[in-house]
Amino acid sequence: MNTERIVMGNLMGNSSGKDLELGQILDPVTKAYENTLWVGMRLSAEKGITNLVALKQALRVVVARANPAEQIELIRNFRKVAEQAISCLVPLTGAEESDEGLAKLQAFQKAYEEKFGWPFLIFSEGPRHRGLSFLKFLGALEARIQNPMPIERQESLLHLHRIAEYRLSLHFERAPDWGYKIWDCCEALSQHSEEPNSLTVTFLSATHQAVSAQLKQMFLDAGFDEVGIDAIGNVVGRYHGAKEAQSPYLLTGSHYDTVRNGGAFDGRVGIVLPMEFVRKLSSERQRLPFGIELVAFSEEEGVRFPATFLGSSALVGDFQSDWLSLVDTNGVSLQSALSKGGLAACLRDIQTLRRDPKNYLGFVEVHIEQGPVLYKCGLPLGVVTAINGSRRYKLKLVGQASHAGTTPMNDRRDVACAAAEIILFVEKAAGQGSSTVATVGVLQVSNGSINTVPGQCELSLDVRAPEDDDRDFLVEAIFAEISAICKRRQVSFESREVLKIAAAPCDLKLRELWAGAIQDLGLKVFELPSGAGHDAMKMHQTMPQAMLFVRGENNGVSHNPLESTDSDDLQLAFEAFERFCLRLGCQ
Ligand code: HGY
Ligand code: MN
Ligand code: MN
Repeated sequence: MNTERIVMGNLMGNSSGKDLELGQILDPVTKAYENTLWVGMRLSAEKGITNLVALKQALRVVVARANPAEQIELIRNFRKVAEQAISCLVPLTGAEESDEGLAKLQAFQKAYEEKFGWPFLIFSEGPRHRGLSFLKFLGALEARIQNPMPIERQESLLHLHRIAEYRLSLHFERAPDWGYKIWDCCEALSQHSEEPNSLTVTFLSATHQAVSAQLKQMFLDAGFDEVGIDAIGNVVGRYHGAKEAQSPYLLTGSHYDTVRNGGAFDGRVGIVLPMEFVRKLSSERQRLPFGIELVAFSEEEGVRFPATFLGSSALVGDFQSDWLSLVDTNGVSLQSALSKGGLAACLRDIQTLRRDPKNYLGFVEVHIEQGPVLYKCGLPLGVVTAINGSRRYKLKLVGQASHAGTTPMNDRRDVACAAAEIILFVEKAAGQGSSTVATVGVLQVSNGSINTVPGQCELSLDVRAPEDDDRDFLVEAIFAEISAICKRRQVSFESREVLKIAAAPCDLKLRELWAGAIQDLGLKVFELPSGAGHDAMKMHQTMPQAMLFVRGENNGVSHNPLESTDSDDLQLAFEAFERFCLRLGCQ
């Protein structure tokens, strides 16, 4: 007899739904906000404070509504915290914490206070609540001292709230345990890199294979009923539903490859979070009315080979046969990389990976926002409305290499100057659209030397927009200008489109489930488009999809070692995923 219980009501927090009494919360709130009385008192004007999450949000609203003078007074009330921060730094064994290191830091703090009129405040517990390193503290201080006054006041308030919210979590004994687990898994996975001091994991490298092996083991440890690595390197885990074979599946996941010098959370959060949810279900011997199929996609960034979404393309039956003959910059074909990676490298095996949509309730992806919107509006989670469409190109410009000393300026076919004109045009043209973006992310002069006029260079072009027509209009304008620039400079160019993917509106029903899940937590529902591309836009080709965004640290920066998120936000995303599944199961 299958003793595993079907999960229903006990996943939904049974909050009474009644507003918390001010008397219950005034004291801990006042203490958390360094005895600034008006903060707690003004809560009485706020409605819907039914739990700690809603209380934290309401406090941010109360402070945001205060005038700048009150906000500055509040920051100054945290002076003691600011002064003690240095003593909480994670001790390092390096020059950083030496006398001159400390003197440098104190000089910066003094300069900071002279500039802004309040002390430098930072949430020194850090995003994993293990404390901040001296270098991170100093880095933040050096960056933030550049801020204009109003920006820095907002930044200081964000850190002030993090300090107060951490105190409230301790007071109400609500540690973000699942957030810690997710954080720690992402950190463990980021130990694998092709570069010594940064994070780079490109498709089918030895490092990539180490990550997929570790993911496979993690899935097994988490309690999935089936785990495997498929013909394109996706790591797949299936946790059966209550009625095993008859149950439909919710498909979820994200990618585990990274950009060069990337961050530890891009993609990985969308793998590890559902994995931890399955760990919770399995440890409590619970089954949902549907199964969960988690896919760690092997390739989404398009870094090693001139094609992208290789993992999710296979799942929607869109893996192109000519991709196997694509070569990387070392001339290694995708086909040989697959076989060297211990995979079958057989097109038929890859093409049979297509999922039949009728067996699935849809695809959901949890991902860091990779942008500043949630950070600026002080919200931990957002529901994605649509994912921008994009087109990507590799271009080669050919002019004439010649002697830098003897070639007259008016007699050159300088491809670097042509590329420079192109790049500035791309920036200007994309900036004219309200939500179009375009980027030249790779620029390489071939066989360049200091005393040679560049004769050949390669560059990339990435163009995106929420509407495909706007994207295509911008592409046409850019290529018309490239032709004109090259003609004028007697430079030839060739271009190859390496990606064309349509904008993907997210499924309304799944979006509503995300919105309901967020409301269950006591949070405000916030919807936003995705400027970044995701595997969800590929899955969109065959099934309904929707995404949940998690706030990023450091203004949401991503594709950058500073990319980060916070364990409290990961906890909320975990709880939202749990409630999403409960709501889906009640459909
Ligand atoms: O480029 C993108 O938008 C994604 O991060 N691969
Ligand atoms: Mn990315
Ligand atoms: Mn990503």
